Parts: sequence; C-alpha cells; structure tokens
Amino acid sequence: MKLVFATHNIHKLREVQQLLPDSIELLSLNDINCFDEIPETGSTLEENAKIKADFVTQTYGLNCFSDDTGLLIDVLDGRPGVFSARYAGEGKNAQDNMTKVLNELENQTDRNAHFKTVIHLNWNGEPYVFEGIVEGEITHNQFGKGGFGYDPIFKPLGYDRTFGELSSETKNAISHRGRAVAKLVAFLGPTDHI
Ligand code: ITT
Repeated sequence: MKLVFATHNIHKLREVQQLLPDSIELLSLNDINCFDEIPETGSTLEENAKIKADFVTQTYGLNCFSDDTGLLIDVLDGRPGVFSARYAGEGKNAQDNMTKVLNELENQTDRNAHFKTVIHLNWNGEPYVFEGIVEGEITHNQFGKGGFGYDPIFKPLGYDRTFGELSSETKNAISHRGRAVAKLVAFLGPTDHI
C-alpha cells in the first residue's frame, strides 16, 4: 500500500519509513509533485499537523498523514514548542536553533524537556490523531552528529547519551515519533491486502 506522508523533511521521512512494515510504501510531498511550503499557521502542534494533512487530502484527494513535532522545555514555559523549526529564524537552521536554546539555558539547573509528536491521519474521509512523547533533559553542550534538529542536545530519560549519539534504532524504539508511529501502525493493522 502507498501512503502519503505530508512532509518535506527528509530526516522525518527516513525515520518513519524505518518504523513501518514493508507493506507500506511512503510517498513524500515531493513524490506527489507537491513543492508548496504549507503555511503552518496553527498555534498548537495538533492544529499544524491537521493543516498539513488537510492540505494534501483537499488538494489531491488522497489519504495521508502528517507529523508536527516540538521540543518543549520546562523553564522556557514550553518553548520552542510549536516554533521549534523556526526558533532562531526563518532559515530553519538546526545549529542556530540549538545555539539559541543553549544560550537561553545558560546557568539554568532545571533542564527538563520533552519532545512531542502529533500525527494527523486522514483515512477514508475520517481524521485520526496519534501522539508520542519522550521525556529527557537538555545537555550543556552538543554531543554526537546523529539524528537531526535538536537531537545533539537532548538526552532521553534513563540514558547517558543524546539522541545525536544513540543509534537510529535506539532513538526509534523510545522516541516521540517512534511512539506516535507505533499507534499509527496499530491503527492501520495488516496492510498487505490493501
Ligand atoms: P515538515 O513540516 O515538512 O514535516 P519540519 O522540519 O518543518 O518538516 P516541524 O514543523 O514538525 O517539521 O518542525 C519541527 C522541528 O523540530 C524540526 O524542524 C526539527 O528542527 C525539530 N525536530 C523534529 N523532530 C525532531 C527529532 O526527532 N529530533 C530532533 N529535533 C526534531
């Protein structure tokens, strides 16, 4: 079965493809010739996930799902949150975003944070929402070059290494996105026959 994942983010696409059974072939926005930058005008992850999935379903008439993810830091009142992609500016630059967070947390002892992923699925005319969260803390420096985005400064609870240092298998097994995708897979059930 082919299923559209409404994203331009190649890192997300790779992670999610790894988590899905072989019977589901993901198509990205580029694969369906959608090169639009879908405006994420919502004020919550839920709203933005819905906007992205609805754009594809309404424009192309396809079943599809989207992922909106944020890093929520306790002492920053949940920032960058819904602004995670553009926290340090429109360039969506991961290094600039991490530098901004590390600067804002300088001298802070409470470094608790969590990642949250909201998946919005439009499936045969009905909307479904799946969530995943991973708790952890922001390190004092960057560690590792794996993953993407804020991974080098996020240490999941119970681990002594960041997502930037852990293998993609380990990240996928415990991450926000891994947990949300597991719920999506359970919902879709056996797909070999579709
Ligand atoms: P799409 O909207 O095209 O899917 P995006 O990169 O704009 O891609 P989001 O709006 O969900 O995605 O922005 C979330 C940002 O949060 C993203 O750009 C990364 O910087 C960061 N992020 C998302 N998932 C992450 C992860 O698993 N690890 C680290 N950082 C992540």
